[in-house]
Amino acid sequence: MNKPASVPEQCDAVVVGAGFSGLYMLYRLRQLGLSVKVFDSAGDVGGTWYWNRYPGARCDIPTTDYTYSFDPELEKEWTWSEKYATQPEILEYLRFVADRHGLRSDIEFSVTVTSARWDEPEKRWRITTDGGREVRCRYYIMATGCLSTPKSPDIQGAGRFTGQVYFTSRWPHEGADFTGQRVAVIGTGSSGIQSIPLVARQARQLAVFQRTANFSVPAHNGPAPAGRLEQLDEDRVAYRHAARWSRGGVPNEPTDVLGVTASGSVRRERFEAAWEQGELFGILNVFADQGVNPASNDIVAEMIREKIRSAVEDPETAEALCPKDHYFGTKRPCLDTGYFETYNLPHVRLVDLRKQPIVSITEDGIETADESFGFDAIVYATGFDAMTGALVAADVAGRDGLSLKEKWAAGPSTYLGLMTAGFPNFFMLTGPGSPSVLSNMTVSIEQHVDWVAGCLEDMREEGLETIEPTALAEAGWDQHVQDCAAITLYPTANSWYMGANVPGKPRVFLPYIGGVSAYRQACDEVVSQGYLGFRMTGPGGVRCRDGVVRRMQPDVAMVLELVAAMGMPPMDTLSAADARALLAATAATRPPGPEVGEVIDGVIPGPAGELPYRLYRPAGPPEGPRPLVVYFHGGGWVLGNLDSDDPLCRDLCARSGAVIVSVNYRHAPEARFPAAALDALAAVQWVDANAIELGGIPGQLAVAGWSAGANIAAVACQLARDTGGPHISGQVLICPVVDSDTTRLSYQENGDGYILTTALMQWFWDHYADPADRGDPRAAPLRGDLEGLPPACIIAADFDPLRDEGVAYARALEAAGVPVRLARARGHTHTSVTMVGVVISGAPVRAEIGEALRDFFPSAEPQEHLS
Ligand code: N01
Repeated sequence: MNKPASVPEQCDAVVVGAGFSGLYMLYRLRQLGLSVKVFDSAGDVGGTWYWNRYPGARCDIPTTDYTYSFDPELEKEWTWSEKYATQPEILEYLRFVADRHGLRSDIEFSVTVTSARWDEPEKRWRITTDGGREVRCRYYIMATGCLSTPKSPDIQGAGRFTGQVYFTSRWPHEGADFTGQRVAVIGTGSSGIQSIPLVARQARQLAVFQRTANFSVPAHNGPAPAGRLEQLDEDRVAYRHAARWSRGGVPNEPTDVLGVTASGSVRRERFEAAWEQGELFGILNVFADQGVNPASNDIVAEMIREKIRSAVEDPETAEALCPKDHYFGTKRPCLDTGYFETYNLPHVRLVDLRKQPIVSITEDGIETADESFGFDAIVYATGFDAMTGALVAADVAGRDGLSLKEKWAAGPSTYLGLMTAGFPNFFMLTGPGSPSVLSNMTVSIEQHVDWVAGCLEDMREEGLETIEPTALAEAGWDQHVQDCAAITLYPTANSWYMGANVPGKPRVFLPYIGGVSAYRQACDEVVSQGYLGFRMTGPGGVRCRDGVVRRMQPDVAMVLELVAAMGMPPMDTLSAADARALLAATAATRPPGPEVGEVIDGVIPGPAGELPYRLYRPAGPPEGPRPLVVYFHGGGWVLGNLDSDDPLCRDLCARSGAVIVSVNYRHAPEARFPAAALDALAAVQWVDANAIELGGIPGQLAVAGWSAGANIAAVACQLARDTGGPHISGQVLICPVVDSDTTRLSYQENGDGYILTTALMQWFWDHYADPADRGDPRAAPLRGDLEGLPPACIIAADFDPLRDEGVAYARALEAAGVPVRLARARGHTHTSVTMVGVVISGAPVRAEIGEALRDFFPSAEPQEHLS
């Protein structure tokens, strides 16, 4: 079929790839009555399972789950023979599916798409194949898989070797016989780890060249797990539904056990159960915090290292096989059968490339820094140009001739991992920015195919012909993908998830780590909001509802979900006493915040009696006096105390290198306006006067506060200026209350659903100040005289009703000549930035606060080792 044609062929859709995704895409497009051509450079269906025929190749998701669910009859007709099926069986399955649905008639094998050009006037793609054919189509769909373009061997001398050369990713169909041979395997990722035990069975000598030791867990292969089969038999529909709405695409109850707080016996029990289970999502779910907390991760990692040490007899080899340079899970863990035990065989040797790197491949073997090895065969198990390699391999040019390669020069940019701006009607199945390789691929594939099919159907009904994401929506999604990764340990590893395995490839976290269910929800929301963030055109008109589907930081969203699930009564329906008790109860469950050098409680004289304070002194050098920061807690002038903001004060102390003096002030309704403000001024004056006794540097004094605490900190600056001091070097105002006007846009946008609500703010005001007093600058400092005030750092959070008054204060201070640093807490709420140890994404904002405080006092140095 590879003959050139003078008249371009036409069809509705071209799909590249006839693996799991291409086959199902074809099936769905046919259902829509569209004409489709599927091209695959392979000789048959199967995609990755066509090519990766190396000995030992199996899936690493239980096959009960690594299977199509769209066809209930198919599910009845096919039974997997093992927990993890072999490559031949999976390939047989895909052939069976292709035949069962008569898919082959629309698939052309041994055809490679070499270029694709968007023809704007025609609103069609012009596809060129290696046979010189041109096919024009409305929709161009990449079903090319995430791990399909082998990485070219980046080893000096590759190509010189005159013996047999094999790539796990392109294994010969006739197989390989290593009997009696001296064999080298380079690479210890999943492909290497699966194949090495089987190569060892044949080879006379086997040397494994390992650059990075990898975590691997025994697969315990055998019959499909009884528990899963029972669940499936009981209610297959419910099981598949649970998979679609799970985190990884396999029904799995995520644990809430934290590694850092679990007892030794619980840790051991959970780990051993996961080890016995032999499933990736099990071992990745020993502790809820192992993906984000280094200490928790290390517990699991060390238990795996123990297993490796006990499996491998030679201690030196065992140690070299123990991964120590990356957190567990941040490089794809492997499932193996007898991998580590293989090194106990007398003819198998590990060559640790960290100790003796490869200098060159030679005509007859491999030369390392220390030794020359002779081989009959070399097996490259060196991996793939993952996730983007196949997408940019063909020369794809979108509108204005921009190529995908150029557009993605600094890393891929997509909307939902499905499309990319500038490339109309170009769809990617399981593209970068979707859960893809972090999930059970079959579940993610079905979801993507269904989404694309649904989209094309909706477009047809509306008379629309083209679809493409907007730049805003795409940038928002890219940001969200990176935000999700940033709160985990994953970006710390040199993994193919980061593009780090291919020299010169930009380092960007490629898949979406937020989970299958969160992702599905985002995709569904985009549709239900009229294809939010997409621009669609056609005879039916132009549709574009521009916007960003996920603006909130992922961990902030999780906290909000948790709070909602707790079903607590709204604070503004409680008495002040009950609200205080509720706040104290929730505060007691938080992580404590970082260690600091010293914490001292004391009292200071206030205008109406003593005020308790807590002093935090940073750990470590330099010895001697430090700048002082007087801090006021949040809580709407009604709630809060020294304990409520204790973790935040520790964090500020460690980050700023200053002594923090947190002062409790009189609360409303017992002491109404202006009691809190007057206490704040008195506290600042007293700390200044007692600087030396407090370990401070006289004259180096700043104020800080959060929420209502920021309100009285700002007021204290105005009062100090007007009443003869003291001199204040700077003010840090975190999500401050600076006005009593609730009509600003941020109240309308964020007045409900983000913990600080309009109703709660009203409740605070009602407790604190009479309406007549609320315009007084001592209650609403925005209305005061702002000239001559100390430099300010103001934090304004996106989802805070007070956002716009914080911004207004920054602008007004600037207009009055005050230096201002306005930091936007992107994706945060009024409370989330302060949640030390809970909301990881708040750390960069707090780092900025620490930097601002240090800028007030050039001599300040932060504590070391702060995340
Ligand atoms: O590839 P990899 P893979 N010199 O990139 C080493 C899926 N999969 O084909 O880590 C020396 O993981 C490289 O070393 P380093 C699965 O998602 C699934 O094994 O870069 N060594 C590494 O050890 C998997 O994660 C299954 O330092 C070099 C290895 O080669 C993904 O595919 C089975 C080197 C490559 O490991 C990729 O797995 C197989 C060099 N120049 C694959 N270059 C299932 O079980 C690379 N390496 C379903």
